Amino acid sequence: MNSKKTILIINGPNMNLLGIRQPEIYGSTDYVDLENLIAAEAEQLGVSVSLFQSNHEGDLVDAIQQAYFDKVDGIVINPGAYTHTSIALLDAVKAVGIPTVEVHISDPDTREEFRHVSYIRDACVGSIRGHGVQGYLEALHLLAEQ
Ligand code: CA2
Repeated sequence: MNSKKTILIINGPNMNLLGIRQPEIYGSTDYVDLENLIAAEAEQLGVSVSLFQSNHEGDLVDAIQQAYFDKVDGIVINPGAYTHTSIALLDAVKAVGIPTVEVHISDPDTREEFRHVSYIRDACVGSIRGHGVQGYLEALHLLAEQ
């Protein structure tokens, strides 16, 4: 039997404010639009996606661990500001061994110096930065092809 790949999309702190705050940096697509764009792309690709957003680091770690127990095939993660601080998220992605792609709507490398470090990148099979919300769709393609 050929069952669909399952991909979990995780968004970290403040990403629920997408399209509401700072559109000059993060664009005007809101979180519901993002969910719809992702669902449409997943349908085209023939993969099954679910989305999770939290403002809390431990809840993000729990979601990554749960992906392992649920036998998820791939993770797309925008860890928000935890990108630049969280060894716990790095450890979680390394621990579960699920192919993971890091996505950022803006390009943190061209912004403040404190955004230049990404702890999680080391555990990821890809990193898409500065492509707006399109980056999530590119990440889906990457994982669907794995
Ligand atoms: O560009 C990205 O996607 C970021 O991961 C967004 C994070 C930021 O801390 C990273 O450096 C880069 C979160 C930004 C603040 O959250 C907002 C998100 C959307 C709209 C307004 C605020």
